[in-house]
Amino acid sequence: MYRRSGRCLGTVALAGAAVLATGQPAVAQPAPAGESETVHADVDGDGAANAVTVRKVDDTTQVISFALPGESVMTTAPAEYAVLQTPRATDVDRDGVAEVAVTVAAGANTQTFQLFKYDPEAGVVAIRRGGEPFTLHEGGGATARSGYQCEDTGKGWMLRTVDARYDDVTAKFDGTSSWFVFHGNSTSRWTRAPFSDVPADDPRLNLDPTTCAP
Ligand SMILES: [Ca+2]
Ligand SMILES: [Ca+2]
Repeated sequence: MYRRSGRCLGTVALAGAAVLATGQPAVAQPAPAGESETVHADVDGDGAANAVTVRKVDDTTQVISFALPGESVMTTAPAEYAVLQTPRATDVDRDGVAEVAVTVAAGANTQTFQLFKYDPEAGVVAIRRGGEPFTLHEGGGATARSGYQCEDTGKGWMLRTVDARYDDVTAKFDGTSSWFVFHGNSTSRWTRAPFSDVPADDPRLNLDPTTCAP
């Protein structure tokens, strides 16, 4: 359902009563609770912050709305979690236009995010990798470690991720660091660097997501 995208005039989208340009309801029946979280980020690059709202509409679906001057645009995304998570304003490619990291799943220890951005042609779109929505992970608990940060690599600004597992035998972590570059509405991996036997406090395991803030 996350492929579906639409736009409507006015601010009714934020009330969950939006209608797509085709006339089809964007959200058939918003959940009675209509729980939502809003952050502000300049998603269209005009210098003014826009309200970005996620609203859980049923057990497995959320609507992501960007309030633009005179209209709202939206899409749907998975929502495999019990508690609505606040979206994170980011600028992963450092072009001055914000992307929004939205939690699409949350387990006991790990959150999974997708990145959403404004496309003037398509409205709100999920950044893709190889045709599928690009996902980021954060957390891991005692037996794994995942995270992300944004950094200037010297070859340009990139998103760095880590996914690692704890090895009971060595009492250290084995995993992979990856660096992603962004182009348009998609991303691709620039390079990766496997590692093994690193201690829990190794910088490769402890990335700082606040470095991706706009
Ligand atoms: Ca703006
Ligand atoms: Ca950006």
